[in-house]
Amino acid sequence: QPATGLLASLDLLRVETAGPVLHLRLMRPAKRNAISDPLLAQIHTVLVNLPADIRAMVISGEGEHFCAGLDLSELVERDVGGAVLHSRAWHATFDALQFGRVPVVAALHGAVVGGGLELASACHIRVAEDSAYFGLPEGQRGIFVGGGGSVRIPRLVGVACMTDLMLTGRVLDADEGRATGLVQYRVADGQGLAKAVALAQRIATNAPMSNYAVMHALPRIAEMAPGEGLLTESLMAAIAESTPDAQERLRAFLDKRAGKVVKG
Ligand code: 1HE
Repeated sequence: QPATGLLASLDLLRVETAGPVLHLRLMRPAKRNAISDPLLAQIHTVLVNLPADIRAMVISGEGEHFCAGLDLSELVERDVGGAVLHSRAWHATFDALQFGRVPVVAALHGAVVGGGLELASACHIRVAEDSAYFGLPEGQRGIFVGGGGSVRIPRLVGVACMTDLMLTGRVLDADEGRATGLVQYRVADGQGLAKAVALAQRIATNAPMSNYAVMHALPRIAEMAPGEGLLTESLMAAIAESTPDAQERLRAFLDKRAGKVVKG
């Protein structure tokens, strides 16, 4: 279903919903979905105006590539102060994505480079088609990451791998993306969106508080000392367990009304 109202008015994105899943598609294919200030602002608008019945999201890119990163044509006119604020605007948007209300699955194909990789790394799960490739050309452009990449990408692939990408301009293919931990699912060309939507539909069936705990508590616990992490885990578990949603799901299992864990 096409979105209505505010979400339908955004000219650089296409927003559609399928039940509890919202699909946000970057719609600047002529510029390889390069992220300009207006595109960044529109992504933020979607994230802070999610309809209440949405429980998971998918992000994809129109055309031959997922995203060519920062719109470089805008960079040449910025002074130092403007550059700081610009980077902080990326942080605000990608924080709204990573620490929003619902999990986000990225459907990746073609170029996933620079700020495009920063966007992908703020998502919760990454699905890559065979055509996908990953790079950080900031080194060649004389700049540095500014969209949260230095925080998020090493947490996925390690500092050494990110250093290699930035210093040497190395580009990882879909297989290497999978091997380094950047990519969780690898699919044939043309299958990425369907896989991402299927995963999002599955995620949307979880209890919202469980998903919230995974999104908000898990990455923070990973940064804590073990003692603080364990206490935070207990508090989060107690909150999740005591929701009516959890109580009903536990009862359903005990009454043999719920599915078992199955392979594959
Ligand atoms: C762009 C951008 C862009 C394409 N900003 N306009 N990102 C990069 O350094 C990647 C730069 N882009 C590329 O390397 C290539 O465009 C691609 C490999 C992504 C795609 O190649 P291709 O052959 O399909 O397209 P193209 O012919 O290079 O580009 C088509 C048009 O998109 C062309 O404009 P046109 O007016 O001549 O048609 C390109 O100029 C334009 N285009 N990418 C602006 N990025 C928060 S900090 C983040 C820092 C970064 O992201 S740095 C990395 C930036």
